[in-house]
Amino acid sequence: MDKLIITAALVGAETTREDNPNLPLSPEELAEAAYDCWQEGASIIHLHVRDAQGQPTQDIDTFAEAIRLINERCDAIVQISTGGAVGLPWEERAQPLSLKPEMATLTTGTVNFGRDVFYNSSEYIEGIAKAIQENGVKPEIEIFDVGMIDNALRLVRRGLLTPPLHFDFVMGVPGGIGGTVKNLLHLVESIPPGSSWSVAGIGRAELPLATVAIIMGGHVRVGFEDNVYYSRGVKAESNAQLVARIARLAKELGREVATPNEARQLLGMAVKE
Ligand code: KMH
Ligand code: ZN
Repeated sequence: MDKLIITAALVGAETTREDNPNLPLSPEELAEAAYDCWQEGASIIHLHVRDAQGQPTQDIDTFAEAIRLINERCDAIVQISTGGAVGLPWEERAQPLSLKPEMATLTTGTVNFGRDVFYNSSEYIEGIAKAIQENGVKPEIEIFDVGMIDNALRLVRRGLLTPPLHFDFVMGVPGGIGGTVKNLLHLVESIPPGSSWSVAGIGRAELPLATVAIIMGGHVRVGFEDNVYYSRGVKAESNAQLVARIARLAKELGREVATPNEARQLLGMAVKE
């Protein structure tokens, strides 16, 4: 079985300090959190950034600063979010792709998102997919519901995505696919052979789905973007604490954890010196 790629989703666009007072917000805090997660076994940092008021932003300079500070501290793959926050136009969401990060997300469909709508029309999906391609960035396809896999395969037929594909199943968002093992099995069976996948279980779905992914040969995303708790009613101390638990579980289950360069090789990306 391939080594396990652990992604740390440090902050997202929705989580607040009220949800978890230890949420990293500034580029400096994000870089420190990324470093701590890397030390515990994370090889990918899924990156959103916040402005000085703590609000989500797709500002290029803020992304550049956070990426620079992360790269200074460790060799983790930085995966920028092109999802941003609900309601942003695709052009704004795609802005930080001009920095040519190693990796970026691409959501291939619209989904209810709590009481909001995470809007991804064909225009949005194709605009972001083209920008990813033009900047030579490795995409991670974010799947919030099963039809988004079919949309991704349409992009392959149109030359906007190139296999081998890497998917991330975001499961348990209210409005998206439920965070059950049965649903995970269906998603895994629905992607083309030769694809890789990870799972980001939301809230209480995080740990059970991560455990199943470790056993099945998938990969795992954890972090405050998806879940602020360590256990029922107990807030996590840090993103790194959540990463460390996954690395520990993997060890117990006989699965080795990938370094960033091993993750790059698994995902068909250029390794770093
Ligand atoms: N904040 C969500 C609306 C991504 O990072 O690509 C979208 C999101 C997906 O977080
Ligand atoms: Zn995100």
